[in-house]
Amino acid sequence: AKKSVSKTASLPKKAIKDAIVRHLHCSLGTDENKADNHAWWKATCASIQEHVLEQLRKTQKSHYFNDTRAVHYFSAEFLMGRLMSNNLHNLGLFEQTDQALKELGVNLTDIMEEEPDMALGNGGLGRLAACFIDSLATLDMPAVGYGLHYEHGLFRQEIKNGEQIERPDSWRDYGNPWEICRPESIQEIPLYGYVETKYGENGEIKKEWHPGLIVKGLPWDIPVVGYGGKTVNVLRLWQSQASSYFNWDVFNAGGYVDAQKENVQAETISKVLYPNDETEAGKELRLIQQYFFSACSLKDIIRRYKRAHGNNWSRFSSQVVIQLNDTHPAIAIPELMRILLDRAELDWDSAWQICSKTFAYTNHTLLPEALEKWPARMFEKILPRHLEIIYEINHRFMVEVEKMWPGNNAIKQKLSIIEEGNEKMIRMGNLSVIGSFKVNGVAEIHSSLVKKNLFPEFDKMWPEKLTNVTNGITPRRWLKACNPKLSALIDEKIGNDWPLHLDKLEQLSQFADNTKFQKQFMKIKHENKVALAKEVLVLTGIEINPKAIFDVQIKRLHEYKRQHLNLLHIMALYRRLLENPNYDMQPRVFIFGAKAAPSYKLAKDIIYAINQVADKVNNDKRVNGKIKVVFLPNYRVSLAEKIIPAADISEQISTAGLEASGTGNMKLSLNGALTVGTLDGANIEIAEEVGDENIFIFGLNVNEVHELDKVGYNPFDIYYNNKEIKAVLDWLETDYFTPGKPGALASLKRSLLEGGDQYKVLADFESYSDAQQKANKAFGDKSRWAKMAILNTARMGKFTSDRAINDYVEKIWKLQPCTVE
Ligand code: DL6
Repeated sequence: AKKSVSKTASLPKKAIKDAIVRHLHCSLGTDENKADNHAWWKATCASIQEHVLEQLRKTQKSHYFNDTRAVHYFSAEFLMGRLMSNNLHNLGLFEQTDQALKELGVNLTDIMEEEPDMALGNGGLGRLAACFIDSLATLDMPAVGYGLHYEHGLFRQEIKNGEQIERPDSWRDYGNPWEICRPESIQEIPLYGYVETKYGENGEIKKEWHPGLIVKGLPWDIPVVGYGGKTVNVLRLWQSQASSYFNWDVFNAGGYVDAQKENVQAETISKVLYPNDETEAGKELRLIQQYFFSACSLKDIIRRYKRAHGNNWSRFSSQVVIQLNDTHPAIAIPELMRILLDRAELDWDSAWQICSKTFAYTNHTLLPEALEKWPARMFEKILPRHLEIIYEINHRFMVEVEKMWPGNNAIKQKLSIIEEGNEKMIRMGNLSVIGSFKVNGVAEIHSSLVKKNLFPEFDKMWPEKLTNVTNGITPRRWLKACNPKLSALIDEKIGNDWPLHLDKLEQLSQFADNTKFQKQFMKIKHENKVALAKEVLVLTGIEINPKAIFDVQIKRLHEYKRQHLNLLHIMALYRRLLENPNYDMQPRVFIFGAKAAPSYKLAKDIIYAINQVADKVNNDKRVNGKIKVVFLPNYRVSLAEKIIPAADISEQISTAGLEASGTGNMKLSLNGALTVGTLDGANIEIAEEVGDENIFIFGLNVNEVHELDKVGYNPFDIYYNNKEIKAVLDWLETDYFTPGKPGALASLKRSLLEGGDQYKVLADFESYSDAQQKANKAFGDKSRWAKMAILNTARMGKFTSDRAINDYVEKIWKLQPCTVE
């Protein structure tokens, strides 16, 4: 990234004003007097989009003329959030547009609130995809993101009487000003049906799939603007449609409902994002979603390839690399084989040669329940030809395994794509490893566990295949745009090219001891906390003190992420305060944001417990405002952008070995929050960067967790030996937090005792409490805290997604940047 910060910024304010007003008049049919914030937002988007589309055209032209090798990022999820602020910053037009709107009597911050989040993802993996496409464009890498154009993204969360209620997310109700419909690139996708075996002239076997249903894939393009505003890549999302829109014959014969049936079935495919996070959704529709977008995307890639190379397949894998974001798009492997064998009529070896040089796969989790498997019978019904191809891939692979481990059936069983048992299952993880030329984990520790525990035999067979690329986050969204005051201070101190060269933040270290800088840094943190406190009041009615420690845990709700460890500690602090009103602690506001998968009962119970404890503690005068607990409803990207700049403490407290990487940990640290965390995922690398003295590490490490499991962990031992833990767990069974409903929180206690405490909450409690005491003490020393916070920001250079993308480029994709004028 040798680029300088470009100035589309030379655009005069007047031109921006004129364009916005023109769109108000000519695109929206309203005027300055009648327009509400929504209309101003749409008109402003339309005026920004003019620049975006111009660059998009130039980028595509440049890629075409240079016949570039490109990466195609296949992901069932892209958690984009809002695009206006991001696009303005990346185009270098933020300040002028702000000024232009001011002169029109409009506040940019207000109209940005009109934009619904594009919440087309569950959490980590989806947001990572969004950061990656930002960096790919910023680094001028030829790239296309491919995914699904869900009509409803992740559900909107409401909290009623402490409980999570799911409501549909309707992000496109009033249109999406960023997307462009491309009917000229519609694809037809076959499903169901049967396979016919035929014989050619020389007796060779040919297969023909006769599908039972054809659905259409309609692409919507979201331009992805790189920082500097030069390269604009595309995120192409597929919407499903019936292939014949309306059955006139059936309708005319009186079948009013039946005429729509096929329509409804086809359109259901891209209707909703599955809200499951880290759990396998054994649903036919989900498999169809995966196939639908993978097949549409492959056809699209092949169409583009053929335009340049005709039917000559020899260059395919040198022009095309496809990154599988987890196993969700792994069906693309047999789909490409099908196209090469049945359509292009290549022989197996030539087809496999191409296919296995095209795909690379990223693993994002070790949780066994998240490793996708599909019943073979489901394949037989929906994708019969793919099942045959998978069997053949597996058969040939088993021959290789036999050569390596002659006669070893146990290894064969373990490595097979087919899991035998009551029900034959297709293991998508094994298929992905076998069909890819590279496989990566997302943080050092995670990748080493992928090698050691998940795929050790694959690592033996192909020692070069398994590798690591530590995750990253885009500093444009996660510092420059979301924390404008801190960004301005950094610009003033070290210049303004840090968003492209995040390592430069290290220069802030020289000011870490400087009292004036510490004051400036902490003043901004305080102002961000004041702003968040206002938001919290609006969203929850809870008043919080900006002078208190803002302690933040924001992420999906899952037992392994251990929001309940945080909660038990809050209850313990509350008890300590009740027992000793002079208990020495800095006032602290515990802020949670988390959605639970609708079918994940215990996760929902934890949300309920947090809200019930919050209600009690917040209204207990004896606490004297020392503890406040806030659960912010509907956690999403745009809310994260408000919370993160205001955080003092970042809770990253997963059971060691279970959080693959985490990326919230990076965002919070970049904004000067200190981590209280376990030696898990990217926390380990964050600790290496910031230094042990600037982070609060606690708990069992990966080896200790494994040891404990080996010797046998009994949470009752801790319960009976630790009075505080016992008291807190017993409290959950009373009606203290749930007046009139004793036992309403008991499921938590049960999971931690009778349930065996799978995630070692009790085992880590004491160490966690000690780390929290240390953090509490450190906060009391204002200068020490400021220094630690500054050093966190200064040492986050490694975690820019630009570095992650450069790692992928170097280790896996082997791309060349292609500059755009
Ligand atoms: O790699 C992105 C992100 C990691 O930072 C998280 O640690 C990990 O939990 C998350 N995984 C998922 C779901 N995985 N699957 N399947 O989002 O990926």
